[in-house]
Amino acid sequence: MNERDKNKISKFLSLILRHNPGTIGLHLDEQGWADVGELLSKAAVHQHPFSINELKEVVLTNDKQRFSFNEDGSKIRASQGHSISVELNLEPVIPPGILYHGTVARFLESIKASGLKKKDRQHVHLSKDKVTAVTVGERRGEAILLSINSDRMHNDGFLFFLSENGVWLTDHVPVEYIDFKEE
Ligand code: HQG
Repeated sequence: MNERDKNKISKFLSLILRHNPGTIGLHLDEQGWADVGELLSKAAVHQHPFSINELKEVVLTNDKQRFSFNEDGSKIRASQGHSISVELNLEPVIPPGILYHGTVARFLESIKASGLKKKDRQHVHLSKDKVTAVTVGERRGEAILLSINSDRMHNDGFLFFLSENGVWLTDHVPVEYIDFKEE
């Protein structure tokens, strides 16, 4: 498969597995898992046909490892990024001392007023390395890098989770834990 075809399937999977399974009538369980057979057949009915081998290739080669299969390969889910309510069953973990968030200048005033909010997603997304955070910010314009004092948040009782694909997740970052100095 070429990159364009893989990208198309990946985008479709993001839409279906994170936001809107109903567009193809797909059922996700409470943990966000879809039955692989049902996904293949319903995607095909809705003009997005792909084979099990193509699906495996997309999952395996995805740049951010956005999707994962269960142990026996009969189910698939998005590892993070949902807007629909799913219980990923992630255990709270101790975060690195500092985590990063990439955003853009036009959001700063609002972030200074209310901290980092999860908006349409289930969590605020943070990265352990600056490069990833800058890339996330650049989706919207010139990136502004915020440093989050995750060590202090953890000590103050905030919970952190690490998604299967390495994204750090938390519920809300109050403004007193955000370092804006790189703006
Ligand atoms: C901003 C992609 C105003 C926040 C990426 C961000 C990531 C506020 C936007 C993943 C705010 C939300 C998530 C506040 C936060 N006032 N703006 N109080 N609090 N914001 O897309 O972190 O390719 O929901 O800075 O790589 O940008 O989809 O979050 O700009 O991992 O796999 O509100 O999505 O991954 O945007 O990106 P998003 P995000 P995928």
